[in-house]
Amino acid sequence: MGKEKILVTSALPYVNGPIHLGHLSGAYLPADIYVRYNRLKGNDVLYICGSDEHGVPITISADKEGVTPQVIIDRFHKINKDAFEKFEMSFDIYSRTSLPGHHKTAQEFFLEFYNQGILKEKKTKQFYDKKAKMFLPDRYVEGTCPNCGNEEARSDECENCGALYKPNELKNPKSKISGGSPTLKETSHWYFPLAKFQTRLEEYINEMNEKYGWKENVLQYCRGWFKNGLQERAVTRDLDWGVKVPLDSSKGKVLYVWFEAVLGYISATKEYSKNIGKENLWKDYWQNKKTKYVAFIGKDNVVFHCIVFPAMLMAWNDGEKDKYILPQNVPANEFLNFEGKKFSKSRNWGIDVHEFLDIFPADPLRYTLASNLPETRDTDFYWKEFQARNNNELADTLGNFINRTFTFVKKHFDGKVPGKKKLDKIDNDLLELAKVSSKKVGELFEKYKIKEGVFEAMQLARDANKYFNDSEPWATVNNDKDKCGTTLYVCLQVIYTLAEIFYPVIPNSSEKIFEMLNTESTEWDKCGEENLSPGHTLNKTEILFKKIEDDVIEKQIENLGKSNSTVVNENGLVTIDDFFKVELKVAKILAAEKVEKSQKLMKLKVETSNGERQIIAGIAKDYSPEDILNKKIVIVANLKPVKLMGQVSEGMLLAAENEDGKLKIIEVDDSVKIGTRVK
Ligand code: B3M
Ligand code: ZN
Repeated sequence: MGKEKILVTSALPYVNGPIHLGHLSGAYLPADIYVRYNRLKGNDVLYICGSDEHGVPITISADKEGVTPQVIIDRFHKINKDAFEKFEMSFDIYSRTSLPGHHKTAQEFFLEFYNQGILKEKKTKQFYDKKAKMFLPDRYVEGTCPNCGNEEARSDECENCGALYKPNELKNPKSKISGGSPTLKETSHWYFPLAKFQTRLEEYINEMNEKYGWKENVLQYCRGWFKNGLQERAVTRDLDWGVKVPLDSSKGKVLYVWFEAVLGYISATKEYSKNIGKENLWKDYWQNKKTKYVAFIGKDNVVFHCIVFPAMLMAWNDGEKDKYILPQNVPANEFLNFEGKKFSKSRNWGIDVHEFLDIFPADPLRYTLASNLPETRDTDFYWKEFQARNNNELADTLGNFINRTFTFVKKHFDGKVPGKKKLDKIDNDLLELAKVSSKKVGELFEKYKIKEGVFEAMQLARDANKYFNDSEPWATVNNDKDKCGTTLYVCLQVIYTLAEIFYPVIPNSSEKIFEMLNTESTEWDKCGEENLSPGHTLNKTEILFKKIEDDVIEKQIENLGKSNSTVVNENGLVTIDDFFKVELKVAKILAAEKVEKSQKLMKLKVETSNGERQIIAGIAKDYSPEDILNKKIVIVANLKPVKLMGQVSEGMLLAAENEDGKLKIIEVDDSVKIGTRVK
């Protein structure tokens, strides 16, 4: 098959919190392995992702902290983007839906549907929370189910008995935001006629499934929605945070987050095109029938990616403008649980990606998750399994085979690839197996069977270890050097193959192996061949996978479920690990002014290692703004932002009181760089 043009997207994570391991096993790691594999195949792959920055959860988090939604999305967009980078995700762009370019694309789609006349404006009564001064989305209302009496029923549907009802049928409704009793207030919204597309959607999914094989779990979800009959869906909300509805008659309303978020894939592709100076390149992916579009998601996003988004693209394509392609496949994964339970922030059950990668390197995590992906059912992450995968498979199987081969070649063959002077059946069998395995792994990745592909790759390493033992180079080096050389020649060819077929899974380690082989990867279809010529000089080796000790894992298991607020033990002491959770960093005061109507507060603009930020400090009684300009100070850099006298404070400076009760700012010598961690 000729080279393909492939567009890959991963679900845009909400930024009302940090991503955790469960997210990785759903929409991200499988996609990255698929993308890296296809790049090695020589296909033209574009990988798009970014932050989903609107929606009520973000406004709720902002209200809880007394900051603006912008503060929340800036914080978690950065945390998640950095976490994905450390996890070696190979996005071509990681964008964000708060950008103007996204607002423009989303509004364009809304106006296209509005001008086509397919949107219907309807008046409805919705729950309104007077205290919170906002209309309540369904999930923020709880009451007693009119059908079964379940007291935790939602405003439109009871999860206990499955009853669907109108909001005014819910008994004693309560707002989950203010706790008060919401009233039913009339409002109007624009509805997208999803039902009108049901027949075409069923045909589209059946055709894609027949041609490309959709996952059974995804087909089941879609059939369930079709069986119940698709309903029209509101595509606007009474909120002020989000993409404004581009109609004068809809002031104070925004587009429903799911309506615009899926369009984030398109706006991010436009942004990427602009960033690389090829403004219209995005059309070559989104409006090119030859492009294969694969959308990776978690199971909770199936309806939006297999039904809502395709219906929106069909509606657009019914118009006069350039046509969009639809997803060729949506290989949704089920959920990953943690130590046998669901991830839960409130129960401190789980670990965020950035926390995990502060302790362990990415590759062992990538390998462990890839070996146990929830492709057809929910699976679990266990700390003990993570240790075993790292120690027994990466270190003792893959790493050990590579290490002992290099050690032998260095010691007995001057660090060069030996000749293949005595190929026997055992040797040819392993060379043939390398060819067969690399093809099989590729075919499995091609069909989104990542877990099986990873298993096959490690199976080749196991077979190679057995070949090494059966060939006994430690004996032949003394009694048949040519045989020994042939054994090591074969081992090195297989190491090359292993480096390539593992690259999509553990890219950092594979790059190190290619570096040790003093060579580079090749096209996937050639990686099972004999790619290293006799006489080729190898580089020095390094230990690829450090063992993980029991006590390190035990500590993680002990922490399970422990509320991380108990950092002070009974003697008022903290551990060094807990101390290091507080990031003390050097910053420089760029500007200072007193906060109006406050005796104590001063508003500072400080320079930190990742840009400027505002800090409100209670030092105005002891310092004038001029006194402190350009001072280098110490701040708590990872303090949750708060609002003081209506001003956002993103951190705290350190100062101490002298015997006269005057505050003295802790200063740092000018030779210390901004952003330096204070330890
Ligand atoms: N942000 C839901 C989630 O984070 C939603 C995905 C949007 S993909 C366009 O799981
Ligand atoms: Zn019920």
